[in-house]
Amino acid sequence: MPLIGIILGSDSDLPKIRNCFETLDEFGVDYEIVVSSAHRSPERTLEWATGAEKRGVRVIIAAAGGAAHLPGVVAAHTSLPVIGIPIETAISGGLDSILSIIQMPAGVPVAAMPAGKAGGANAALFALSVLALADDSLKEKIARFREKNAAKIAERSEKLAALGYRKYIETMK
Ligand code: RP5
Repeated sequence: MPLIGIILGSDSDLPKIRNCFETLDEFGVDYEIVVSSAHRSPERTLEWATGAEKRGVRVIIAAAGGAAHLPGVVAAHTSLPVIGIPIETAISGGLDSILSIIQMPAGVPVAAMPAGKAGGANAALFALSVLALADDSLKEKIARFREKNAAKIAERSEKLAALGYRKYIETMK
C-alpha cells in the first residue's frame, strides 16, 4: 500500500503540481492520488481522510487553490502529518491559497509549502523526509539528491565564470 496519500481539490490542480509526482517518481516511492473537494464533495473527502491511516498512508499531501481549506479539513480528520500545497491563482500568484493554508488556528497543524512549481517539489521532498525517519535507504537517497543539486549549482557557477554573464544568458534562451 502507498505510504503517501495525495488529495487534490480539483483535477485542474494536477498539472500545477506535476513536480510533486515527478519528484516522487524519481525516488521510486509509490503514492495514491484522489481528486476530492472540501466543499464540492465534503463526504468523500471526509471518508478519504478518516480512512487514510488504516489504508497504510503515513503522510498526506493536500493541494488546493483559492479558498484552500482542503488541507485543513483533511488535517481535522486525521492525525497523520498533512502537507499543504497552495495552488497558484490569479490573485498575486496564489496569495489567497497561501493565506488559507498557512493560517491554521492552533490545534490542527498543516505544513505549508510555497505556491508555484516549488510547492509540488517541496511537498514531495517533505513527505519523503517524514518517511525517511523510518527508512535509512530513503534517507540515503535524499542525501544523494541534495549532493546532485549542489553539484549542479557548482557546474552553473563554473559555466558562468567561463562564459561571462552575456554569453551565459544567451545559453538560457
Ligand atoms: C479548489 O478550487 C481547487 O483546489 C482548485 O484549485 C480551485 C478551482 O477548481 P476548479 O474550478 O478548476 O475545479 O477547490
